[in-house]
Amino acid sequence: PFLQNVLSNHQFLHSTVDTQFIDENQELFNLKPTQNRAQKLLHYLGHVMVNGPTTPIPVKAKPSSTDPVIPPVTMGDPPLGFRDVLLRDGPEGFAKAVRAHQGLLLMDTTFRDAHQSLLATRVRTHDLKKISPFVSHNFSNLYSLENWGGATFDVAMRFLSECPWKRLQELRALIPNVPFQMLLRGANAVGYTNYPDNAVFKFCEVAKENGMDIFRVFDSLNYVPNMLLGMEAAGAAGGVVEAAISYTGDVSDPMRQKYSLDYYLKLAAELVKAGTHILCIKDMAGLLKPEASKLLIGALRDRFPDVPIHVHTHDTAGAGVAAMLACAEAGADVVDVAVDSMAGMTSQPSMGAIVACAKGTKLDTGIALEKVFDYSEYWEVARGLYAPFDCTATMKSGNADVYENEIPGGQYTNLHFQAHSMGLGNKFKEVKKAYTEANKLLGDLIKVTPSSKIVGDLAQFMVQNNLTRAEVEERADELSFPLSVVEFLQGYIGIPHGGFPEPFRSRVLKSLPRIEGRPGASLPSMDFKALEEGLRAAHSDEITPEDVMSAAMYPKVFQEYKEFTSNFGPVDCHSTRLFLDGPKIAEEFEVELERGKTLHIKALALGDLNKAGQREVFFELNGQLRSVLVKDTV
Ligand code: 3PY
Ligand code: ZN
Repeated sequence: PFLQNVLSNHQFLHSTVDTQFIDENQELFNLKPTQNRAQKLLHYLGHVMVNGPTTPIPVKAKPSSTDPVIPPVTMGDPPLGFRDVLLRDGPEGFAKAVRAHQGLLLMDTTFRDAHQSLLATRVRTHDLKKISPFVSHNFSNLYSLENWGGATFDVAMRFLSECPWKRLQELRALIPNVPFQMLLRGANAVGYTNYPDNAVFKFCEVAKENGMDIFRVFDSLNYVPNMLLGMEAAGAAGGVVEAAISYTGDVSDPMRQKYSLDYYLKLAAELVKAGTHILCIKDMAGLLKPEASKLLIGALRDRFPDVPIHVHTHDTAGAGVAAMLACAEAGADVVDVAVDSMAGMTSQPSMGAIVACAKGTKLDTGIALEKVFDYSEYWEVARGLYAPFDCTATMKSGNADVYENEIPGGQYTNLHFQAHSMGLGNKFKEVKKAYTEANKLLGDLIKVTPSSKIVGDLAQFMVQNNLTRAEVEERADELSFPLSVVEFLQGYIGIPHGGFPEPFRSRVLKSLPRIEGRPGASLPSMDFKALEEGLRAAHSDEITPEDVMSAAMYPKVFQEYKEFTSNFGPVDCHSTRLFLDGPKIAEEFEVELERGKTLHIKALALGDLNKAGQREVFFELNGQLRSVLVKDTV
């Protein structure tokens, strides 16, 4: 830092000081990278000690001080798994093997959707890596491990200050035998709006190169042109294409005709015709009741006997285990579960429950229940580290009202948090009611990221302005609607099933332009060369193809992430408690910078506030006194 300060000093740069000795002694610049990294690491810890967490903390709870115990793992290579089949036989051969498999296969969502739904997506690579060898050795017969995509990409950089690509690379190295699965929001990739086509293609290509195997592709309106784009991109990258139909309504209710059995069957036929390797029913809100499961999965099984069927759900109402068993009985090949301690409520149904219920039947998963218990114990304790984000701080149970409001799992948790943090805890019911009304106003949409956010924005607007559905309809031409709602009506994310709601749309848009057809088709291609050059100019360190993709998806978030790491270095080496809360005075701990390079640190003292508004924070680092100056911003 001293040298950095010198090098950016105005006088120094403008040669009003004699710097000849520097020119003559270039060895002054031979700084040891580890020393520099260690200093940044202390800077981070000092910063947290002085100013508190660097990430917003929604809940007043401290991370637990107990670290999870990693269950023992046998020596040697892990057993072969479905990834070995995929590498050997390609996506088609993989799909055939999945379809031919006897018994029920599982996808484990613990590394993605489960913590997206329960812990605001905050689980860090640090804690995922620790349990990865155990997963590889004991869950080698999983269909896949969902560990990427959805909100994880954005949150990794924005709130955890870590690189999502590095997560993928590191997990890949630790779990070579289980296929990795990601959630791709079709033409929205891992963002909230449509990207140019070439960005979606490039994203999939780089994801595949970094170890991604299966791409679950959905579109938030089930808008087929957007889905086809995502499927093509995943397929062109050499990935397994898992086209996902987002499920809403209730096919077992004859009164609900907009999303009927026929609607789903027709959609499935289009996706199968387009060559999907796997067909997925994505029940993002947990609306698929056992009776509906029988009807829908039974009909799909009959119609497409050779296509593997994979079902995703959330357990918000509490019927997830029953529904997934009904799906399996009706012919689904794979269902989604999360490990017990990360399951239930707005997350996926419990792995242990399904493994136990299927045991000894024709659906037997072949997974050892004792290993599920060990896995669950790890996560039960690890979950305590994320107490500041845990939805159970306020949410105590699931709720069958989801069958009415149809709010997706992750969003249900978010809205619950928001209602509480705004002091509207007892108004959650009202928020849910407004969501139901907002959905009707918009024509009864499929609701999943990003269409769910649009409905949520409209609901919030209605609650804040105390407006009923009838009032919004009546005053549609004079109200200032949230931008997301206006853009949705302009056609920015595609065309909803049954078309846009009229006359509401025309009254809101008036003369605003409308996009005809697939939005990505009219977006100019992204200039990756220019983007890369810009990044190289802005950041002195090396820019990788992965960085370019991060910047393509989230330009501002990536910029902030780079600024953060140039100050604090990579922070994924810190344990989660230290990352969130920093050390206590006199606490001694170790930080592994890289394999074989461990720093022994003791936090010694916090200095007084100086005139420049800074505090000196003192540490002992490998036995030597070190200090960092931190601006006190509290
Ligand atoms: C996401 O898009 O992040 C989802 O989890 C949708 O269900
Ligand atoms: Zn989900």
